[in-house]
Amino acid sequence: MKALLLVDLQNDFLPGGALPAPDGNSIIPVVNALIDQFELVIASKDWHPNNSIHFQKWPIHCLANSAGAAFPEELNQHKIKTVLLKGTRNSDDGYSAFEATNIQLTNILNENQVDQLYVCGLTTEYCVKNTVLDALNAGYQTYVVKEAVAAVKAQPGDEEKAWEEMQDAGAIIVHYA
Ligand code: VGL
Ligand code: ZN
Repeated sequence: MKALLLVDLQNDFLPGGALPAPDGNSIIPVVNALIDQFELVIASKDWHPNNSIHFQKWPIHCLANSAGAAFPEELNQHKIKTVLLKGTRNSDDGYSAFEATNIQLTNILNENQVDQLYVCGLTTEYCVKNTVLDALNAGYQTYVVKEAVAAVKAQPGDEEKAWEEMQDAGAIIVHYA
């Protein structure tokens, strides 16, 4: 069975948020259309405590229970049954949805006999990339939907490098048509 994994589509990673992907808004309609095509939709959220070591590298973003950590209004949320919370510890960057602390992603995938994982969301260079690499390592056939992913563009060149890394590790880059 196939599943859609929506990574960190949260207000703080959208324009106007604390750590925005400049083109983040453009993925929302694509993600909404994708959600309609999947029976199993799982989402992750970046969910940090305010004293996280993560904030030595990044501006404060996605504090647990904050408005910045919420899904945007425009997101079609009705099919999202499971929300994985990651980066929840002080010591923890939690760049991958496989590092969620409230629920084990592998358990959900195994219980549902998922073998094909479609990944979308934010951001290309960090949480999407790390999630995709972990999924490939765990043996899932992993697809990344190009038009449903956007980059934070913190360092020039990192976005392109992230796509190459994912592809080199075996990810299948697909286009939303
Ligand atoms: C992310 C930087 C810091 C992400 C999370 O979701 O890609 N990036 N925290
Ligand atoms: Zn974060």
